[in-house]
Amino acid sequence: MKIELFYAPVACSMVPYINLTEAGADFSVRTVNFRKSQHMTPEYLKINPLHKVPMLSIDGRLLAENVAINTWIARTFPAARLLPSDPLDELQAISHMGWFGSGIHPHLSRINSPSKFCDVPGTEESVKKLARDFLAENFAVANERLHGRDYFFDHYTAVDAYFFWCVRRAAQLGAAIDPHPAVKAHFERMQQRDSVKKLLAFEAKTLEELTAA
Ligand SMILES: N[C@@H](CCC(=O)N[C@@H](CS)C(=O)NCC(=O)O)C(=O)O
Repeated sequence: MKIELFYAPVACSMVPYINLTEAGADFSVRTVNFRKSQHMTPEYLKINPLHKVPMLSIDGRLLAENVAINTWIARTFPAARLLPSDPLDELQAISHMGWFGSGIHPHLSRINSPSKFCDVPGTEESVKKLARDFLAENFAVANERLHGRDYFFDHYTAVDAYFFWCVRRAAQLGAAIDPHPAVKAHFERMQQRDSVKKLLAFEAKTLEELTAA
């Protein structure tokens, strides 16, 4: 099976990179250079007309959206236990990924590019503040779920990689993580995993290459 991941550094395409690594999958990476707007080129728009990463190509068949991509990885590599085995817990895990994709990610986008969400002059700071407040509400709920446990479920699952990305991006965008100690501990714990260390090294190398290009 030929697996290719369309990936941009820093972006949420790191989530399938981490989970493919956790699964021991043989995959290659097709880097998309956002700084050069490669995601808006006719070539990439054929891959994803919505100009987003991640995209996964599986023997040439394309799959979009983190929820679906990470569920596919978990189902294709069951030995890695990337989703819980109990059927309801499995759906709870997919529900968490839906939450991160639709309930957390959009607030990060608003903090990153407020003018894409409201073009009324002088509103950027308000857009960012509202997004930070919504983010804090979401992190407070995640903090309760993570309290007293290492991962969202009984062992590491694909969900944890997705949340790792959310927290990392939030911290990069200046959101406060310290008020959520279990979230902070999960973020630090994730960085001890070999898959995350590998991703961070790959990201640093890719960023260097893109800067030099
Ligand atoms: N719901 C999508 C979100 C994907 C997404 O928004 N990716 C961002 C990077 S984190 C992107 O590619 N942005 C470029 C654009 O929208 O033009 C998923 O979870 O896969």
